[in-house]
Amino acid sequence: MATERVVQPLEIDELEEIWEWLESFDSVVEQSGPKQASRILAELRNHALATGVQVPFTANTPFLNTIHVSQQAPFPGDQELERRIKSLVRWNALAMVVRANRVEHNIGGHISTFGSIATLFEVAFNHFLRARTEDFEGDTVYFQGHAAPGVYARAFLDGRLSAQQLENFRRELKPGGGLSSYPHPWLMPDFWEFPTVSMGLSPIMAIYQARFSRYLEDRGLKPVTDSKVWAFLGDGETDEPEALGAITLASRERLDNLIFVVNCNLQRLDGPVRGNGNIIQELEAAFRGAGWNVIKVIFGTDWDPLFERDTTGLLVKRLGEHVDGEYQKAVTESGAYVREHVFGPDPRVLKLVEDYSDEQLHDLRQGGHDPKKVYAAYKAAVEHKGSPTVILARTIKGYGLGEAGEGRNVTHQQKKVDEDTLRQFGERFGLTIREDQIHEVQFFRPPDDSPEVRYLRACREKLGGYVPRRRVRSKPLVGPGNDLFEEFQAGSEGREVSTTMAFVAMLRKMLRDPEIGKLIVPIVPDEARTFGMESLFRLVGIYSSQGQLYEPVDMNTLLYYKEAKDGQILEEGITEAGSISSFIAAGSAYATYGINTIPFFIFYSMFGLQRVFDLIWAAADTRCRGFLLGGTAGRTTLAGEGLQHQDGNSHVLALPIPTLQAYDPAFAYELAVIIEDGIERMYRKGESIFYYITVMNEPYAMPPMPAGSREGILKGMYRYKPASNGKSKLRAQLFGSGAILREVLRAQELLEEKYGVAADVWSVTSYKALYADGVEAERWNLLHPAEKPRVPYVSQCLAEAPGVLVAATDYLKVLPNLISKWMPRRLAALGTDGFGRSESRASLRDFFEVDARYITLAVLRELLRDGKIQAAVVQQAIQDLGINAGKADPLTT
Ligand SMILES: Cc1ncc(C[n+]2csc(CCOP(=O)(O)OP(=O)(O)O)c2C)c(N)n1
Ligand SMILES: [Mg+2]
Repeated sequence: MATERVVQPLEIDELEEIWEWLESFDSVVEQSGPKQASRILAELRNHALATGVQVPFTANTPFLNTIHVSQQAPFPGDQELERRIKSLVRWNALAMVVRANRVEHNIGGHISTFGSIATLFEVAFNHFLRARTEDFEGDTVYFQGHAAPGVYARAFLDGRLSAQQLENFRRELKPGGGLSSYPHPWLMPDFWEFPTVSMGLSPIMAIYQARFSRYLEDRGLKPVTDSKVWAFLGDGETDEPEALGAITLASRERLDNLIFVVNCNLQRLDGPVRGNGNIIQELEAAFRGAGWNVIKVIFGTDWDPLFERDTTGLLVKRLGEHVDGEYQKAVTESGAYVREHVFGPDPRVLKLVEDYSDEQLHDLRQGGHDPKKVYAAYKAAVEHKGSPTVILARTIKGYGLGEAGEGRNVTHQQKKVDEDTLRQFGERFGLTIREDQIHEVQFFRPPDDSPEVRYLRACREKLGGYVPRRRVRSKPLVGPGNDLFEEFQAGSEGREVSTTMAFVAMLRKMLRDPEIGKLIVPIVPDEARTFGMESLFRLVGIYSSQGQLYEPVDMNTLLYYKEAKDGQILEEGITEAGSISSFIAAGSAYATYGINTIPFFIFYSMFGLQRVFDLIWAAADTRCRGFLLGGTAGRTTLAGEGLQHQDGNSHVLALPIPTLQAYDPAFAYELAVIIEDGIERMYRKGESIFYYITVMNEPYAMPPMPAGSREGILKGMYRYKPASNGKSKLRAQLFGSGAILREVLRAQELLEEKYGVAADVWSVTSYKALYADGVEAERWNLLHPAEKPRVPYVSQCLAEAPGVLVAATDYLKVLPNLISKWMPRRLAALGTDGFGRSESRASLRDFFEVDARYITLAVLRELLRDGKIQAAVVQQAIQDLGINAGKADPLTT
């Protein structure tokens, strides 16, 4: 969205005509009030269009503070004291980074970001951000990630963090503990609530958090409050698609509980955000266009008299013509430069500042550094009704670093400053710091009974306590919970169903359960019908804050599209990023709101981990609980859909996420055991883990649960079907998972009938769990050489298992290979490495070489390698099985 730049100055007679119109307008405002004036403008606009006059479109307002000084709420605090507190926070934040990098070269950290956002944080801390208490849920805050030093420095002043902890900034493994580089609830679970430093994730998470708060209220799960969700963002951060990608949801849902504060310091890491444009105007247009309440805080109080003088509007016009690159340069230059370049080009504008000294011009403050302007903006934002608010606050990156970094392109990376800069920094912010304190960059905290600490604490007391602070507020579930899924242990009695259908049946059951029913949050990104979930529309309704304002087209059908204000399903539309953000809000509600909501987010498995991995990583950091269901899973099980849809990757992508439990069940009872245990672990025992379970759309008869298989299902493998002839000389162990288990079972028959090989079949429900178990055992053995070694579960299972070993999976071959080293002998692994394609299941399994015939062949070939059979037998088998040995390699085709 380009910002319109007016470069042609207007002629005097044109100006006069305009002024006359403006005067008439002023008299309308005076006599009939602003409402009537606004109506007249709207009518005028329609009239102009009807008359054929093109009205220039702009989503922008002039380059001015949105709140006129006459409408500014008065600042209620002690400005001088707040300034002193802020200066102390600034100093300690700077000291933290500088000290850390003195001790450990290149340990990193950021100075200049907090430099720019300090006032925006401080005003919020002193006057707005409400803590969570017993009686009030509090506000939810997403702090700009790399401004973390400022949040730590404040927690040091309020007495929650020690100098030792500050000393160990970015040294988390130091004795006594340190502080994490950025907000990470995983690392600081009593402090940070939400991870924010992967740019763009916090805005989308904040939007869906605000919506989830409304969802909980509309469903009667929590009281209606005026609590807010605040997200402090960088202006460069708004380039991320996730940052702006969901803003229309916020306005559509009228989320007036949501406030974005964009720290518009005009710079990102490498240089200007919009050197050739104007980021504030650009963001204003985007947010206004999306229906947000936009509050620009561009100019500080120093500018008010100038705008008062500017009766012609020429100053405003002139200021709106500069590009950000010019503004950035002006910050680094002298007052004379500002006079010449900012005011100078138009002599009429220049005249407005003729009685200003160069120093005064240089010191004209930006809105985001002026507590009065910031307070007024926040006050307007929290009082605004009907839409979300974004505050676009103009700041200076590296504020206070002077020539060492203020407004400079290199400032983002600055971590070391010399003593002169430190001295100037102290002077600039009115701190009396001794030379030795400067030399050592000492932390500085006035005593508890100092006016600063007393004031700061009093402010926080009024707001309910300290922020940020994370606490698990929910009580564990207590119900019996073990017989919910009993019916699924019996199998389907020959009826062909898919694991997806079984999952939907389980979901229905859970939704009806008296204890957990209300807590279930089904989340779908426009795929409910794909997964056969449409029956739930009617059963529990689709959440809509507006209810249903229309008669649905399928009203006369049993399963009509029912939207309701207390609907339970979050039908997110086509946004996996939005859906996972809802998942994170619901999966962390046990801490945020003290409510054990249990999210089930079901999606096309290829568009899950692969599409929104970083958000799932953030979910883990958030200590999220809940279930991710990868539907239509399996590279060869989802027929027809082809390369972009067929997923053979997600179980590999699930490996790196430490708290994610990944399962690839084949049968309904396996799925039931896994979900049941998941609820037990997460919601009764309180483990901060979450689940990724793949479900397929291939229908087949679900067998009953074999006795004694529960433990193995959860640990990752169990012997599903032993060989019928254990005495055979030719033996094999076969491993299958998900839908491919059935190919393995067919191979078991083939091997026995045609080749006299007796094979045991194992269902491997989780390679990830087996891998984790093996790794853990190895680590323990490494560190405890004198003790009895631990035996990995895989080795335990296979200790007595005879014969050759063959695994087949619908995912990459690397999965079975992960655990092969704990097997008693070498493993032959079949898998689906390569691009999928549109075909039938049978053809795909032939193409990827994972069907019963290839499994049979792999067993024969392993027996050949062991010298148990002749090559001719294997050669003949290739022919008999109808395998084309000359076919293309799926990995490279
Ligand atoms: C997804 C992602 N990409 C890149 C980075 C690295 N990074 C950290 S800060 C930063 C620049 C931030 O600029 P802005 O949002 O304007 O914040 P400022 O520091 O200017 O307040 C970048 C690129 C990141 N943290 N996350
Ligand atoms: Mg920036």
